[in-house]
Amino acid sequence: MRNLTVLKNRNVLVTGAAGGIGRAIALACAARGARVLVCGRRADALEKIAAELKEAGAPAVWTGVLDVRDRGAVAAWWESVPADFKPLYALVNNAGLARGLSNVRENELDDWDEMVDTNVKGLLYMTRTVLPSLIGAGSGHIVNIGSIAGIAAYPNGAVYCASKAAVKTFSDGLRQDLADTTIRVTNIQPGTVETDFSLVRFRGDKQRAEAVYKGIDPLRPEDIADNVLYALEAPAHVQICEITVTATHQATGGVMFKRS
Ligand code: NDP
Ligand code: 8X3
Repeated sequence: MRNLTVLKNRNVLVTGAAGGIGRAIALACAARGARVLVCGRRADALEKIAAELKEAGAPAVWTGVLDVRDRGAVAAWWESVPADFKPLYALVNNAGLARGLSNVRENELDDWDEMVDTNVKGLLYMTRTVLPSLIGAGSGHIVNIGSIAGIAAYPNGAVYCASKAAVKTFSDGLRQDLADTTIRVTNIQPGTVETDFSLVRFRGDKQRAEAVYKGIDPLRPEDIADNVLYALEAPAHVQICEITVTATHQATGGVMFKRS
């Protein structure tokens, strides 16, 4: 049976929560009465989400501008978090992005750096930095937002897919290393979710981004938030290792049925 009150007054940190999937996760946790910490690179967007989180029911909200790619900034950010927002009950590593959709031979090296630095290294920095707080709390949870792209690569997405494969493998290793603690590790692997993800991938090309979601009924950010709650609210002896979720008409990253 799910424990629907487990998040009440507990501290939950969601990275990249100013929009898309992260915002939906933060709002879902707020609605369960969690104290929510959020970070991202845009101060104005964080201000807006802070107000929404309070309205959704969070008893306390803490926001701070952070680029997860910056190792020193991650440490300083965590130092600046007020003591009552620690110890942490859950870390949701959501911040991430794709850049470009093209053959490896044509890929920009800067795009590779951005994806690997955000999706892999940023996630590692956040995890390592808050781990003592999670362990100190005597309970806890790390939820990583991976992707079906991490299970099977699709054409023209090699480096994004590789970065999400790293999230899967790191989650597996972390789960083993933390097996002697009460911390649970969950890797959520969504298929196509309608967010700003494609707009970011195609650097603001609205037409190209909208085409990704045309003719399908894609997942919504709230669907992934529901998956996160499912994992967080499982009984203490139950660890949801992975959730793979796609829209009904999507089979893999590269295979989906589109209405013409
Ligand atoms: P969005 O572009 O809507 O949201 C991405 C979020 O990540 C933004 O809030 C952004 O905030 C934040 N972010 C990006 N880079 C950084 C950084 N360096 N430091 C801190 N925050 C950062 O996309 P989604 O909501 O779709 O993506 C969320 C996660 O879900 C990503 O990890 C993505 O790979 C994954 N995913 C998405 C799928 C999809 O189809 N949409 C499917 C499977 C997985 P800001 O710009 O303010 O920093
Ligand atoms: C994003 C989902 O299918 O575009 O991680 O790779 S997909």
